[in-house]
Amino acid sequence: ELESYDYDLVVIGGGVGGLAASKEAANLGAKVALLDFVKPSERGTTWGLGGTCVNVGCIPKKLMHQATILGHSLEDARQFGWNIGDSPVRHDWDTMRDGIQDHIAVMNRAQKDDLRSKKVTYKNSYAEFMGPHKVKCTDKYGRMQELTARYFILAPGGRPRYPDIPGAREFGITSDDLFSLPHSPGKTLVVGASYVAIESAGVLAGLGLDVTVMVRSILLRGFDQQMAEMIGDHMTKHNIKFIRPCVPTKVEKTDSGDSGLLHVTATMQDDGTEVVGEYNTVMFAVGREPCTKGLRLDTVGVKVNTQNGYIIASDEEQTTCPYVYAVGDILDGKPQLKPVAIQAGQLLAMRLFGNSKLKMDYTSVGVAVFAPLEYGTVGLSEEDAIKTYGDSNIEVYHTYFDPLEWTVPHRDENTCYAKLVCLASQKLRVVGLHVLSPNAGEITQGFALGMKLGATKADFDNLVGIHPTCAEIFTGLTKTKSSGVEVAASA
Ligand code: FAD
Ligand code: NA7
Repeated sequence: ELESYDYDLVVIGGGVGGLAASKEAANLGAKVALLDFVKPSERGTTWGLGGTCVNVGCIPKKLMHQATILGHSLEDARQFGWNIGDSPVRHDWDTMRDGIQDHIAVMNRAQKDDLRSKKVTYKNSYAEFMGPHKVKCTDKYGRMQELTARYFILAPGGRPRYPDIPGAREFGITSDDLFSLPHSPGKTLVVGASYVAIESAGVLAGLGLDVTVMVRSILLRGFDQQMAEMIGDHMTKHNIKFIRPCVPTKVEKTDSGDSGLLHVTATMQDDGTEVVGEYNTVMFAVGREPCTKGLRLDTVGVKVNTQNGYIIASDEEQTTCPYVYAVGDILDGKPQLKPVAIQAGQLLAMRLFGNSKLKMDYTSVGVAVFAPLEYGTVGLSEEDAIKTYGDSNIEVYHTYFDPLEWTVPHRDENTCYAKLVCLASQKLRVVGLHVLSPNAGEITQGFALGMKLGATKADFDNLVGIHPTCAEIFTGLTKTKSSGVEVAASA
């Protein structure tokens, strides 16, 4: 093309997807600008470069989960001979928060340094389209600038949603606020049953707080429902209360001071009864909405799914405007996970600037839910496998098991569980793997490779276990669901 632009590529959004794409493009010699701007949350929380994962997602979440694991381990430690006194171990919110926020600040700085060393122009500005190949960006002081580019990559991610009820926005928090709260949230109501809700409730309870989860219908929509219910049962056994099926109708503050309790009114969805409760904190985790509204996408003809606002793109991440692409959480119908955003961003940059043809493979992506008892999964849920291939074509191998490290401290028996969903018509190819176990994410990662390579049940049986581990359970599953044989760990 003869036309000259300010940049070869302008990337909108400095989360993991946008960062990966811009750095890869710059490595390949492109002139790149990255625009990232965080609008403050309803509570006024903002953060630095790196997007959701680094600041208000995976990173602080996993570190808080680690805080809860340490608490449990300290309890177990006594029975392994550690002399740590008899009084209960106490947790200090401020110390944990500061440690985590310090780590995030290091990551924010590292991202900026990385962009500078790769010669990516970074602007802490909000972007919107002005016309063909042109965006306007505005910084926090209201200073504006126009930029033109040959290509654009949209990676603006999403933000937590609030329910449309009185007091929700005024008094509630979301995951955008949780990890940097100035004080411990205290007695907390978590509204929602997404993985963000389940993980947050688990973390707060694991730190010793009084936690209630208000669930509208099912737990963990989109995940295997047997596993979801097992996670719920385990949380219930560990003092997390569930109100279900129930939705809040209003949140009020009983007293105007900072210490005032939040008074929540809600309606049971089965019999319509009203329930009320008082909490120090109400956290909404009722799903996320895409950051497409302020981008003025219509000026360049980028279409979104009108039902949900997410961007529609081809299997090469090209939107309905040929020079505008999109990656990460903003894509309609794609897994909303950090490694997915990174891989798609890198591969896209390599296709745009490096003569690559490699497309992103969105299938067989493993995922972990860091509930108090971790859940790892790759492939199909049992119900989706049945829906896709038919009931008679699915054989499920499963068992409960007890991690060796739980035996001495007598932790819950028969809570860990493994299941392989296999396809009878394809030599029992494994189409779904599910595990509830300590370190479930670590276990699932390696098996995801096997599944990507088409592993069958026989391949799992041929694999020699590593003893004593939890992962070895998958090398010797013999009992099928259809046989009805007892699968308790002691059986
Ligand atoms: P984001 O990281 O959301 O980044 C988008 C950036 O663009 C933001 O900084 C935003 O402010 C900015 N922006 C938006 N609009 C504009 C605009 N017009 N101009 C300029 N900038 C703009 N994933 C996992 O894989 N594992 C996990 O354990 C995990 N845990 C999570 C826990 C929580 C609580 C949450 C909320 C998410 C979690 N995720 C996890 C999901 C993961 O965080 C996302 O998939 C990932 O961050 C998506 O990256 P992204 O680049 O698409 O968008
Ligand atoms: P999710 O993950 O589907 O979660 C939304 C949750 O919030 C879900 O449990 C909903 O219950 C619940 N919800 C939604 N609205 C309300 C109201 N008004 N009141 C109470 N509870 C509510 O959210 P997303 O749509 O953002 O999906 C994001 C991605 O995360 C998705 O792609 C998955 O991969 C994981 P419901 O089950 O609808 O009754």
